[in-house]
Amino acid sequence: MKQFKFTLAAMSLGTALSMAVSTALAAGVSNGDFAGGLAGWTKAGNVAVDTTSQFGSPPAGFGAQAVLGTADTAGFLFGGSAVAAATLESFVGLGAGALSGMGATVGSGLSTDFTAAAGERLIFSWKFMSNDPPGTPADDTAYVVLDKTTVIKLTSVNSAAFVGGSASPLFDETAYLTFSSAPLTAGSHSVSLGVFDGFDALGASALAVTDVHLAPVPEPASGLMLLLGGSLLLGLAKRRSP
Ligand SMILES: [Ca+2]
Repeated sequence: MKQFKFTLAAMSLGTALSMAVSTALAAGVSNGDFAGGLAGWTKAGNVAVDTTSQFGSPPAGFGAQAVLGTADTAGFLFGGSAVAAATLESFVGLGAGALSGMGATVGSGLSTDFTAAAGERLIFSWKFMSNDPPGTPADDTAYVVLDKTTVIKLTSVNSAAFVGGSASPLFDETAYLTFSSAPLTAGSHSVSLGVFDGFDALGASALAVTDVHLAPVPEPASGLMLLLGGSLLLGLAKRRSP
């Protein structure tokens, strides 16, 4: 009986602590589902919000996706033009050569700033679409850059897991996938998403993105409580055993 009461007390304390933690973390990425168009975001190149599933449906529960394109998407994307790699590098806040060194010729980008609590992760849903055939040097690439530093490759023509068709005007696409960053430090951060033409500016590729948000920190408070409860229970059990 004593054991049961203690467990209950530990659990409710844990719940109360984790609720307090969750409330303190309410902040994050504004308009990460693009329901408000591109409000809160800045763009370079050919970027627009698709609310009519022109590029296939966004994940369940979402009505909009931002779509970024390479040079040859100008005809069927939203009428913008991709920008030169050097322009894209300075838009992202990267040094010269950071993208062109990966083969970028032209591309498009989308950025926003946000505030994170310590340990939160940046999460978003994305898919890559392309007309470029795999196996050529034209390795169009989709990427994400956190805090204007490291370029993290999401995928490229030669490494993408294509599904063998596309609901978009492009030939092929990946499934909608999830990106999750490493835990962030508390304070201000930036994220820049992008897609570029590799090697030449022929053969269209595009990146669709939605559900950009911060994942709550795994709750150390309740974890600690469970651990504490567990070891005390273990202590009780030990004391009982002969
Ligand atoms: Ca291309």
